[in-house]
Amino acid sequence: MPEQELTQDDLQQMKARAISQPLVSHIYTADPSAHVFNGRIYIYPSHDIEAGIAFNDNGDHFAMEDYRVLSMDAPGAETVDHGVALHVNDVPWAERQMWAPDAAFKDGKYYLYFPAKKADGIFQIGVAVGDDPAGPFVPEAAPIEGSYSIDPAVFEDGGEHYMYFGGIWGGQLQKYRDNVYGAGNEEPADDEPALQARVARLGGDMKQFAEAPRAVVILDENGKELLAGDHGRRYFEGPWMHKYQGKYYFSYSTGDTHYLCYATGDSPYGPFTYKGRILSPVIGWTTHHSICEVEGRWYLFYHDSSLSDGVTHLRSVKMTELHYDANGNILPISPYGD
Ligand code: FUB
Repeated sequence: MPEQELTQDDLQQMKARAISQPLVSHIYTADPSAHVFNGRIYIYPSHDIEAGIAFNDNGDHFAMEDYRVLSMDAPGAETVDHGVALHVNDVPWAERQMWAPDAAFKDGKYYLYFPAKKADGIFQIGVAVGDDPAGPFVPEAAPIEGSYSIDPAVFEDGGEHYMYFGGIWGGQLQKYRDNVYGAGNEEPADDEPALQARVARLGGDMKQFAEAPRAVVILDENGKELLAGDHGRRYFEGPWMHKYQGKYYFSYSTGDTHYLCYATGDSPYGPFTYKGRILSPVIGWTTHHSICEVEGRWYLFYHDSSLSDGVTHLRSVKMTELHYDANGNILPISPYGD
């Protein structure tokens, strides 16, 4: 994940045109997963730090160590930082790189889901449990059995919870076929079907998969799977699911082409048909989001590296309203108003 090449001039002009500002500026935050719990907006972001690690395509410079929960009464209201909710030192199985988290609620308990690397350098996904949406959260002793890769996003539908996850390159998804790790596995050739995100229904205790993860298939307008070479549309990382007017909207980042895109379907498992772009590229290499309804209006939570003047691993969480047309298409957003 190399630095984005922008001149200082480009950067300052983009910052001046930005459609929204960082929700907090005393720390760097990224990968926002937003939910309304008890009538308040809670945001579960990564907490970016400068760890002095050189940039590489594995994303080793994203060396985050803890999670802090943000919240606000309403869009536009002051954002509260609730402090450290979970630290890597308190997670028995995790060694480093606390990447994009998400949270869910069930039966009076809040569950924080997070990816981290174990000592062997392999990512898995863990869960920590708390009594308050702002934490603190107590981690389980081991990662979720059968979990792998990064970027968990948990979606509730009809009383069931589904976890979407997976990211290629640094997120290691390309190493898995049929849920099995193979050190020699790499991305498919350009004319082969693209790698897909994964989805698994969670068990009743919210701490395990109730089934083996399945592939989240994205089809093109002709009903054919998106191809690995279709970098402008294929899945890369950062999955999210929301439901709008009875349809399931699966949204994600295209990674090296830096778009947030979406596809729709009739079931949380898909298949999904590619629909279009949600957000054009932001300042910084990564783009990552969530979509959340707040009192009948919809909001896109995203990040960029504007506050750090383009440092890719020092990002800031932002939000802006999201709109649909009469046919349920999401109206694309330009983060810098161009
Ligand atoms: O924050 C680290 C990684 O960058 C996330 O897991 C990806 O989605 C990307 O935003």
